[in-house]
Amino acid sequence: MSRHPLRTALPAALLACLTSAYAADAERSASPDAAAGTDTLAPVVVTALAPASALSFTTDPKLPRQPVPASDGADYLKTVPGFGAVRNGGTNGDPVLRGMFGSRINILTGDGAMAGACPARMDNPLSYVAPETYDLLSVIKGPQSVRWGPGASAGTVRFERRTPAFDAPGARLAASTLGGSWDRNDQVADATLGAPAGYVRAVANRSEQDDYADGDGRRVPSRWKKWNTDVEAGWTPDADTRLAATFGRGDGEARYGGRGMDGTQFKRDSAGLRFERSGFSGPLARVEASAYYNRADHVMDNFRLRDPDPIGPMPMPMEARLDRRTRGGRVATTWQFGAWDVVTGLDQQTSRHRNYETIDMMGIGGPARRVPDARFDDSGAFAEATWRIAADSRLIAGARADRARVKDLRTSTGGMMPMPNPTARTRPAARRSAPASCATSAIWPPRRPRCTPASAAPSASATTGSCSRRNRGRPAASTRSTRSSRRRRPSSTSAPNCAAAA
Ligand SMILES: [Cu+2]
Repeated sequence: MSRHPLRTALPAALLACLTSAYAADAERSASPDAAAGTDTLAPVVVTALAPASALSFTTDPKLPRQPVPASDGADYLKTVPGFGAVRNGGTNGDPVLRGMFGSRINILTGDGAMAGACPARMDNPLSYVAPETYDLLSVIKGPQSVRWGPGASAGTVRFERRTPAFDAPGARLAASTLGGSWDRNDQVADATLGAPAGYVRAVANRSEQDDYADGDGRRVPSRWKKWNTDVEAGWTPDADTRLAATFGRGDGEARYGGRGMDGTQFKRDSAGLRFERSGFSGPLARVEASAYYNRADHVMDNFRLRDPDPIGPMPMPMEARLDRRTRGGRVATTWQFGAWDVVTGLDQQTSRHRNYETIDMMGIGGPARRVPDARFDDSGAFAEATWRIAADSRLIAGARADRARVKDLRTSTGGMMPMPNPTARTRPAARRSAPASCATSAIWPPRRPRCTPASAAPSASATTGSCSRRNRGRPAASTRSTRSSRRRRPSSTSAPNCAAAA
């Protein structure tokens, strides 16, 4: 094995640290602070995205950034304070917000959810997001808003495209390219043609990277490649009205060193329609409505991007093909009464998961039928009020009610050793007693957050990362938490369980 330069650099770095620490100690003992019995630490410089308010972040994903432009949404979010990522090889990491992940983070592109199909989370929703193709990233930490769908006990993440209307006929173009080590190369193009009456916008990106080599020069399976194309056509009859239709498609592949299979297809099909109108006279300020359809078509196998391991648990070529179709919609109205803003609305979401089963002896690549194995339905109503107390203070309170239904359609479980599914075509008992309800309230800026004690919180929300250590265990003053809905994990329940109070 070759000698790694880090091994010689590390003792030298430690020696330098010890020397500087000794020098700092000597200096400190002679300082006025030491005489006064206090200790002044050296300034620490932190470079990070500044929050828009106490618990929310907004940024333009197109802005230049370090490290290099993200290959997917999780790669971008891990640079936002509070987020981490469960690495998944070269790309498609799984985001973690304050210790919570999975369906606890409500992830939306536009107004729609794009649920992945893989049972091993190779394709979490952010795998299908190319951040540079969007105009705005918004993050709401914690369950502090009820406007964007059920769940969201960890937070809400929204990637949006906001195409400015045209005052005169014209065109806009934004493009970027990137080259890096291990053959990393990206290309992004965003072109819009428009006039006052409407516009057409096309956004496309392509990104790839090869396997990298470890310190001993061994190749580590981590190669990935992905592309996306989205088209948006908008009608803007006046400055206050917009109707936009979107269509999108994408695909990709990724090699994984830590899994028995690689992801060889991450196909995405998307369609959406959005209407918004403002400029009314009277208390009604804004009306918005949207509908969407997203499909994830995923294939994973152990032979297209690698050779099957003859002494491993899967010595023969094997593949799994799954898809998930999610469709839904949302209607919201915004009302203004003096210092009060009130948003009310309805939303609905339906998701179907299917497995592909070979129907003859041709095996892999042969004809297959799509077998539905799970369905998820959620309908919700929400209302959220904001009281602008002063220029820098707001009181926000909201309530949300959901009816969620999940049905297990599998006839067998157990994978390679199938056995009858005891819950086939049934709904979990916890789901029959709907409707669900939850509420959240907050005062901005929330200087002294309070939370429900962990024992009183629903199991899925036991990690209340938004609560300070000082207040942990105190009862919430203004939180009601009964039962809420989950889209992907029927056995877990969660509801916003944290509130902030001044
Ligand atoms: Cu998979």
